[in-house]
Amino acid sequence: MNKVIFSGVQPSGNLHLGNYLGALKNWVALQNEYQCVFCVVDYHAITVKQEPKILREKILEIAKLYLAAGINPETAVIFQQSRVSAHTELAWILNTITKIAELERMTQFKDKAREHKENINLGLFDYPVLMAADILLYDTDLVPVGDDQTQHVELTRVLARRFNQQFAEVFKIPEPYIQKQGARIMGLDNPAKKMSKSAGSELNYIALLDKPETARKKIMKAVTDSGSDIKFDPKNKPAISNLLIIYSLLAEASVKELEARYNGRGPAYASATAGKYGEFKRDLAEVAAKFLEDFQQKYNSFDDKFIEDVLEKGKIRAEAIAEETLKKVKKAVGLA
Ligand code: ATP
Ligand code: LTN
Repeated sequence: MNKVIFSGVQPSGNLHLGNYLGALKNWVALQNEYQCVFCVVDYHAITVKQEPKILREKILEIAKLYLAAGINPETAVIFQQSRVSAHTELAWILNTITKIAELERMTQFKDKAREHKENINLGLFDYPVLMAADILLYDTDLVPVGDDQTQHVELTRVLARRFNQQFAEVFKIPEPYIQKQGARIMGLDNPAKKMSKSAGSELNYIALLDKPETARKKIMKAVTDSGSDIKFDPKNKPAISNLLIIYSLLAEASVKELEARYNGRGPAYASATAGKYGEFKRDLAEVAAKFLEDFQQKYNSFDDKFIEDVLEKGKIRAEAIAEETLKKVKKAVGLA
């Protein structure tokens, strides 16, 4: 029997290179070794305000982005969270074994509460429990995510163990899968903070649906560090190190290779517009623009009807698995 990977993305904001390099790219790399279950986590998205019409469009957009990234809809289960009611049902049951203090420690909650002071709702607080339900319903072995999600996967493991101990051995204990490079792509305008769809400035991120020309401009405008060496040194050269990681992952060249390629070239290739890191940035801008061109060509090849079919088929497959687990849970708790 194949091992299972489960992951999800919220249909909110514009999916960016950080999401792709930190999460989606790994899903694609793992998809032949694992049974894949990929969810569009719309119930998570509504924990912050969403415009209903845009939310509806974004749900299809995310599913389409999964396919454009290279997820095979023939083998992977791709589905919309809110179409499978077992997710909220299990979340409710898990709520009863989750301590408030555990949720109060979640840094994403603290960050989002700070960002959305006018709407600190119960769903935002309970977000990690719904995420635990997502993962545990599918006997998941591995959860490939960016490093901002580590704490949530840890909580999932705690809740699974607690349930198994308190009631019966129902849940498999999942492992996070966080790659060494790319798990935290930083903002182009501020390398001290992660690239984020909810960032204040569009210069923070390259959206997967940005025009290639826009991406070129954003890279040329990305902040750099003092000095002129192209050197991987996250502590002293956070901006260049971030650009090196992006370059490395997009071009499938190691950071070492790139350092060697650009070593000593910075000052010699200085240009009035791009500054001392000019050539490096211009090359990266080309790599990123080419990546987006290919990606978007694939994205545009799927029509909405096809995506709707994928989501409907995914719902049926997901529901069959999730209902089995929920049955075991209800039996263990004494509800059935
Ligand atoms: P926000 O930016 O609003 O906090 P988000 O992009 O973190 O949203 P999701 O869309 O749910 O939220 O994230 C999808 C996946 O992308 C998750 O696995 C997350 O860990 C990963 N991810 C998000 N930002 C980055 C980043 N800057 N670098 C690497 N991975 C990231
Ligand atoms: N919390 C995640 C999205 C998410 C998820 C999941 C990821 C919801 N449920 C289950 C992995 C597994 C985020 O904000 N990126």
